[in-house]
Amino acid sequence: MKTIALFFMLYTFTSSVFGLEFKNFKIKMMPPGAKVSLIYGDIYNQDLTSIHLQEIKSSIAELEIHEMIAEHGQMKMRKIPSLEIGANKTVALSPKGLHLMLIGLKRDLNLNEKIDITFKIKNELKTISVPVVAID
Ligand SMILES: [Cu+2]
Repeated sequence: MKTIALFFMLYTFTSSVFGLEFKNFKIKMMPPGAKVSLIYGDIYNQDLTSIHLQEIKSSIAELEIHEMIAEHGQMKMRKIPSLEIGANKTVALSPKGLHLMLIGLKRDLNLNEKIDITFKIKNELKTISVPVVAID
């Protein structure tokens, strides 16, 4: 009986909403009139398989996944179609590397307000509330 209970417990855990953990997420505060901003944070995949993030949405702007690449000695950012997070791996979104980009802001951001960001993974939706903070 104990074995069966344990089995169902494990099953429930592994089928929980994609097994992704979103940590330290923040949106960069921008001056009035800015049309873009950046989102940083860590995504931990506690699943046994890798996960591809593709569709990410917010009501305030379009969202793109960007990477930084060196081109003619200069760092440039480039849109990528999806973000792979390997099994039991953390992907860091940071100013020097991968990040999410808010494109075409519909209004000015307010310091400390929280904005919902929704990730669609494997046909399930996960929404996190991300604060707007001052970042150099
Ligand atoms: Cu970018």
